[in-house]
Amino acid sequence: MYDLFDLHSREGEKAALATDAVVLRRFACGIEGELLAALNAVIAVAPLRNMVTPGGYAMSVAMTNCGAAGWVTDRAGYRYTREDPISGNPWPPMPAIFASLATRAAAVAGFEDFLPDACLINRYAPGTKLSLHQDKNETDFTAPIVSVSLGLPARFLFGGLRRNDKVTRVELRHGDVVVWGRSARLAYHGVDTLKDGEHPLTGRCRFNLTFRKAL
Ligand code: MD3
Ligand code: FE
Repeated sequence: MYDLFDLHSREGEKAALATDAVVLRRFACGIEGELLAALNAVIAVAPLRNMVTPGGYAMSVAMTNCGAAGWVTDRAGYRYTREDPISGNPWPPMPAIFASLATRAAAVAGFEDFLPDACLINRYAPGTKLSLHQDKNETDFTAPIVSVSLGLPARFLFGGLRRNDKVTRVELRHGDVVVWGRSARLAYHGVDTLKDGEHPLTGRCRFNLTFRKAL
């Protein structure tokens, strides 16, 4: 049985994180092995790398992509590309197990027929973080964003439509899936500095898969 202090982590729970933001606790847990195998196959072709912000700073979170489009940043700015800038080749195709998970999660959250064309893969090592930002490089803000957390837990920061709006904090754990849409789509968000730890399936890191309709 769960206790009163664990109301936010009951398996199978579907809870509103905020208006138009739904957490599906441990939604990905049955297929975690397949997800991590597919993830490793993508990383073997399009390695994780620390991209550079337009301001010239290397991001602490390592990133890569799969799907028709991938999110990149360099001195020229933030954007989506069809090719991996390292290899010049198209980003690896989105594994079917990724796309079907994102579509199923979106449907449970009330977004039918979500067909992501981009999956950003983030790897957080202990000590790394993602500063507060909006996701606004996509063309269509009517589509939701689906995020899948794997490995070590992280504290997710969720704000409002303005940078200075109050931030709420929620722990995202292995297998949790979050769907953000409508009024939450352009909310500021970020990830607190990852605490050290060891996860049986990922080791000393957290992966996040972020599915978007970018093109
Ligand atoms: C809320 N990644 O890659 S995913 C990102 O855990 C990003 O790696 C985080 O933010 C991570 O851009 C958070 C959850 C997420 C993604 C997009 C959102 C939350 C969002 C867009 C609007 C509101
Ligand atoms: Fe984001």
